[in-house]
Amino acid sequence: MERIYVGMGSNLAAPVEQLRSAVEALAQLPRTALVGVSTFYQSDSLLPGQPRYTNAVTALDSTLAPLELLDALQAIEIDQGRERHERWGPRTLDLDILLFGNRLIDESRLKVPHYHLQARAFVLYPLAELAPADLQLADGRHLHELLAACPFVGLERLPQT
Ligand code: A4P
Ligand code: MG
Repeated sequence: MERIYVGMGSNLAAPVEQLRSAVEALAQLPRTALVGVSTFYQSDSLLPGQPRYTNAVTALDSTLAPLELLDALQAIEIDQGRERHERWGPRTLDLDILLFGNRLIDESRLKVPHYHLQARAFVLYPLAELAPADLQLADGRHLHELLAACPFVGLERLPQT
């Protein structure tokens, strides 16, 4: 059983509902327990001219292999109407494996820790709600160091409903 953190993002077609449906789908995954969901956050898109994003992080305990989980996440994305047109284009649902136990994964389809984790407040702050305060990434970095280097700027924490 490994502890996995999955980042969720949406900026099309009722993003809050998209994230709620994704949480329900994650809770149904085989050999997997949903153990935590962060607050939802809104922020501007990293690319100009796109709608604002809603983001959150979930914690899972799973015995799925990393590529099995990636397949399952991509199936959920497709189920929720994701179409891949342009890289970084607007999307109904994006599910990213942020951390997978203590693994460093460098395969063509899957890089873990997720490559832009450290630069993204909309990933780090919800992750910090769920992860232990002293969390160390498989590459040696500490979550608290990444947070200290990534100010809480431009993030709006949505009230919990
Ligand atoms: N892949 C490799 N590693 C992983 C991983 N750890 N988790 C591969 C998931 N997938 C991983 O992903 C492309 C390929 O990455 C997958 O087929 C998988 O094999 P994708 O989701 O199809 O492509 P993408 O999402 O368009 O690209 P990318 O680089 O994942 O975009 P990002 O980094 O997700 O950025 N602004 C705000 N405020 N909030 C956002 O969430 N997101 C983006 C997109 C831009 N601006 C944003 C946000
Ligand atoms: Mg992605």
